[in-house]
Amino acid sequence: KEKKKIGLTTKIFIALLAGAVFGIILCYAVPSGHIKDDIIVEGVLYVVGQGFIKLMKMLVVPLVFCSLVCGSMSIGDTKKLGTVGARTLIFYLATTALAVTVALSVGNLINPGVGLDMSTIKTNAASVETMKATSLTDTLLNIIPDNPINSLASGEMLQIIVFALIIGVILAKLGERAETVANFFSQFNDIMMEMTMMIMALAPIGVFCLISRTFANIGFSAFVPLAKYMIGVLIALAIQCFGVYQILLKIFTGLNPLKFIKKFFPVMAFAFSTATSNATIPLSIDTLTKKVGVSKKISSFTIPLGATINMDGTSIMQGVAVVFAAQAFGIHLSMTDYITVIGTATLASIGTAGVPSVGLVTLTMVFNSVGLPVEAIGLIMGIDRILDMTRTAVNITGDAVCTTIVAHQNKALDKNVFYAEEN
Ligand code: DAS
Repeated sequence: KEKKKIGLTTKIFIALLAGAVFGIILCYAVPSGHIKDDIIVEGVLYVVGQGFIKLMKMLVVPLVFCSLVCGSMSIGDTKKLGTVGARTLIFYLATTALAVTVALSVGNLINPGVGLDMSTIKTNAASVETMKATSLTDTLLNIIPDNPINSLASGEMLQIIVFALIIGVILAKLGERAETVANFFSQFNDIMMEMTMMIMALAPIGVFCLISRTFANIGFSAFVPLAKYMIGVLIALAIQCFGVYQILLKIFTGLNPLKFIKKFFPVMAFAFSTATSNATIPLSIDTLTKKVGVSKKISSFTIPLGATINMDGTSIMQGVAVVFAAQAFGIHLSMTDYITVIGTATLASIGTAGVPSVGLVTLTMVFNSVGLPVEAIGLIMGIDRILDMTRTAVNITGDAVCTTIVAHQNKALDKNVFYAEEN
């Protein structure tokens, strides 16, 4: 009988609970003041936990670069693009930037990281010290890579993103003339997606060590901030999904939002259970065609595109995570930093394909862009799986709402189908 495989989600949950319990025991069992030199906490747990974080960071540059080249190659194909693509792109980028703004606002209302002092946790010092205050002009100028190879080598993500977007559009323009290079990038992208899956399979071990060490250092005081972080993300996701999207749908198509949610709910539930936008593409297209009346000509282009370049739920998690980490490490973020976060998270969502936990990988990039220590990811990684499932449902709902609006604007939405009772 085929042994029932425990899913990664369950394994991560178990690692989270076991790690928290183990950390709490260490925190109150080891005499106070001795944790710092405790061989388990600062030895084994630190090395394995940091090793996992470094593996995640190893993915960022090649993963984001390749998936962005491929993403922009598919957008850059101006023949296929036309007005549908241009309008879709505008809605996708606008809703993502809106999403991050909602997330940063909710984050600053809930203040999840206040009261949590993670500055005691040894961070790789460089990431904190390099937190330099950059002016808006420097930030904008800094986006242009004066040496792309150096940008790749030093992990200057905004410069890497710009360089990749340009390459992708040119590859699309050159077509067959650059077919070999285009194939190279799409094959390398497959390699990076495979590597992401392999590294995420190690997540339970990484989560266990990271959570244990955190709780060993700060005990129960971590619970409340973690709960506040989780509630903050869920509130922002709900605002985006049942507020922003439904208002846009009503304004731009006149459709009844409640009816839309009722028809689209099975797709949201599927995305929630798989935590994978890519796997939801066929069901989303089918539902939009049969229950909403969107022409397949539109959805078969905009839904796969959205699954790759439009991840509003992910950028919401990233916005709240930035506020949480900054507060937990006592790092002040200026308005320029927040604008950088909105830009990086929006651009990061273009680069990542819709597979489980990819939002965590690009989160390291968003943290780097404003000099936040990636150690904070260790704390939120444990509870990320449930948030991943929820934000994936929001990701695909955003794709569907934008698709319905663009279809309506291109006279490819049959409202009779939407208002027909039987479906
Ligand atoms: N699970 C991703 C998706 O499929 C989202 C994420 O990892 O943030 O959309």
